[in-house]
Amino acid sequence: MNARNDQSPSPIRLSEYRAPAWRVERVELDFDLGIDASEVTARLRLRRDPAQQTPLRLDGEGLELLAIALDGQPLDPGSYRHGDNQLEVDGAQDGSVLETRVRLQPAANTALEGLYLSGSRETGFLLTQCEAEGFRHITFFPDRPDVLASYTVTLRADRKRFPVLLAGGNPEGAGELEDGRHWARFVDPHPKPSYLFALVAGRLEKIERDYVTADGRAVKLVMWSEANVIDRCHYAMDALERSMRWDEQAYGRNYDLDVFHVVATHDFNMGAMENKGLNIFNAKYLLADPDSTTDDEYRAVEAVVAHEYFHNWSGNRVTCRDWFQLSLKEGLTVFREQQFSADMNSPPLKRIEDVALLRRAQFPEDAGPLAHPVRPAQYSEINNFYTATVYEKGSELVRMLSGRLGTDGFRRGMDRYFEANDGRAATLEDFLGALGDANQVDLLPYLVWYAQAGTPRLKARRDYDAARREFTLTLSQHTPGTPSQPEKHALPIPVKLALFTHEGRMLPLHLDGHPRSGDTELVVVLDKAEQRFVFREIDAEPVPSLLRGFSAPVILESHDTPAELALLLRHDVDGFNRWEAGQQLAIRAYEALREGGSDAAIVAWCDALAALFADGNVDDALLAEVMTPPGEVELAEREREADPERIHAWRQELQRRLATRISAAALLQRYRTLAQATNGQLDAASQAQRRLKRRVLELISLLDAAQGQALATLQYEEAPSMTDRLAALSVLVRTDAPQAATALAHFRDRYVDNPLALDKWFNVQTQRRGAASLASVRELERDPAFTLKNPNRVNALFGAWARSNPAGFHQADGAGYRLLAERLAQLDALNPQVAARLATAFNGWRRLEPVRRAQAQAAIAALAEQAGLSRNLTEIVQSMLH
Ligand code: 0A1
Ligand code: ZN
Repeated sequence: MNARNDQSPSPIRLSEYRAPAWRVERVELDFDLGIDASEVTARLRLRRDPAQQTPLRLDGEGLELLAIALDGQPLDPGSYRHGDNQLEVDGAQDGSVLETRVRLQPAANTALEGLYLSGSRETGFLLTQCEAEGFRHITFFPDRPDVLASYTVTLRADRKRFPVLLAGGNPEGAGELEDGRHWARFVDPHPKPSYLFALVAGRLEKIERDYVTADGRAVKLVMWSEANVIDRCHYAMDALERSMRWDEQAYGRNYDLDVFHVVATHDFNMGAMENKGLNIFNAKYLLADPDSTTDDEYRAVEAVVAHEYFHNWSGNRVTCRDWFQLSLKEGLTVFREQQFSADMNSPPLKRIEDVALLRRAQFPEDAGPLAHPVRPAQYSEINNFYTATVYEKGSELVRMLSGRLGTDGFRRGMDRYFEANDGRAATLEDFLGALGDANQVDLLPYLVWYAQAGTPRLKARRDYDAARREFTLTLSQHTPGTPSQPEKHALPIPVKLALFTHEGRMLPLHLDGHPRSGDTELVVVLDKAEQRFVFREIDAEPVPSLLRGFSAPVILESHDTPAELALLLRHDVDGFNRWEAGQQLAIRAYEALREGGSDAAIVAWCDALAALFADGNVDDALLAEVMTPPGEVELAEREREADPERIHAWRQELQRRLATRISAAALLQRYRTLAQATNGQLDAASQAQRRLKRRVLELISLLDAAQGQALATLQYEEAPSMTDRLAALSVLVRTDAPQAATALAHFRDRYVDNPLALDKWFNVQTQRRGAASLASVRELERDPAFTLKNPNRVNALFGAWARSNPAGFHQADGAGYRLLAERLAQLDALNPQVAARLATAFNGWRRLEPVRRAQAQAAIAALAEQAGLSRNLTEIVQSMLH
């Protein structure tokens, strides 16, 4: 079991890092696998740091020690001490070999960390999850990422029950044993940290493909799953091949083993895991077929397959010195995946999705009680730091660096980074140093971004001097204090900009103090509290377009008029910037609606969108995104005393205005045209049509619920793809349609044997409005298919409700908060990682209006007082309350 909070959760600090006193050069692991009990023998060849006198201490949690020997001699009990999470051994020397034998109980492991069982006792399979500190649940070891060892792994098990035996590395033999048992051995030639160890054993089917790397290595790619879903692995296999080619071309990185295994499981705490040579995936990010997978999910599969594969270099070949450097591998790998996905799909749409995610998930984190830097200074439980800040903000920081160096300079810097750190456990300083050295620039000023929490506010003032034909832009920055960092420093903020004429043309830019280039777009870097930038030869007051492509993860406060934003929305050539102008204008319109003042912004937003809607030249998918105002979470972030139900109502009203302006007839006509073109194909144009069709259907149902419901019912019945089917079902549920019950029953029946599709059935029903959603959640909990033991199911019910339906979850009487808090306590006893992650749904509680705030605080405080909570959940609820 995991550490509980009565066991001293004293924080680990970056400033206290020390190199390991003992390293492991080689490890031989022998597994005797069984569902209820597995035995692990580990032989560690130890190296001692001569400069440190510390006794040999190994991590180990929940291990039953069966035998222990040093250099071939069994140890007597007086020469070692076995505590709750540590083994201390006397007498070890440089070059010693320590051998331990332990017993584990995989079937009893509900935390899904270490060695555990996925699926039923009869048909399920065994697998491991070791990041961040799961290896200590498997054997005694210095379980830290700066201990890199060579692994030889031998698996033994009953052949009938476990016909497939896999571990990371190249296969080095297999054979029969007595009593129907068999064995298989794997050797990994690349030294690796323990968190990248993995094994899988059970009854699994496979698909295979031969691949030859750019540098000529023949590789067998193998995807594994339970037999009934193996046909759903083909899309992921194609995505893997695309990822491998792309990494060769974009970064010159080749795969480095003879086999690459990928395994799907329904029981997984996170998205997927990049174990060396043996990636393990949450089935949600590997399995795909047209009948049960939406377009968004297809793109997610492609992105996660690429992400895990890219880790083979950014994470595995070059790993992290300690967990404070987590963003070194995660931020960088997210960035690489974003580049890949942009190349495979539409760059502006990808950027829109990434920025929307940053605003929805990371900005609130950075503005709330859990705010932390991309490189945290301390933690109590590392699993709580796999956050949007470390991943998504971390990626934005890499993007800024790549923008600073340009495409060629960044590639040069990355080549240097990989070469200089191959086979090492590196730091963010190593990364910035390599990028900078390869380009003769000092990037260390960017380290402040890694050390400082909070989202900077960027202010832009402007001034036009007609007589001098000068346009002056004054940029200033301010980062509000965060819980443990009240004072903030100025950061280097790259601002990509362009100036538009009132006719929508981009002007050539002549920036004072810079060589004349005549470019229409350039980057200025604000690295002080305030700075002025003067542009010459400007004949009339221009409209600035700032932070193009979202060149830095900041909140821009500018004073553009609605007319200026509408101009950018109409004329900007870049799809992302167009969307962004629309988002800013929608916020103005929303605020005007709420405050009841001038409706200039509402009119400007509606008119501009109606014009784009009528104009046949805008890409369907982009149009759908531009016609979607910022979400309720993002709108709530702008308020001091948020009332989620009112925010929902105002946002609905805003969309109703838009629908009215476009007109019911025009919407219906477009819907019909799109419906006629309906197919189940996956090409970009078909996906874009589905995306727009969904948006149009939503707008129709805001104007005329009955008509929207009739169309949705038909769409549900005739849908050739999950995207159309789920979109229709969602409209029926959200509008409380009389037809909803029949469609839901049909859906459940159709997908009763498909857990990923059934998750969608749970998810969609959490989106009912107001108190109805609470009633739904209570009823769904009693469904025989609901279980707290499966992370995907928990997230499909409680996660979707608390995060994606603020108006439903935040009931004024606090009933929603109490239900979530009660379930968190139960979940924590089973799976602390998933409980702690779900608890972050309370993040925004301090910015609620007073009645809800008091209710939320009471529920969180009651949870905090419960005895025996895990270290994971304790850290989250304590931070939340302080
Ligand atoms: N490194 C993985 C994320 C991951 C982290 C912890 C896990 O433990 C349950 C699992 C996966 C990634 O970034 O893909
Ligand atoms: Zn990752």
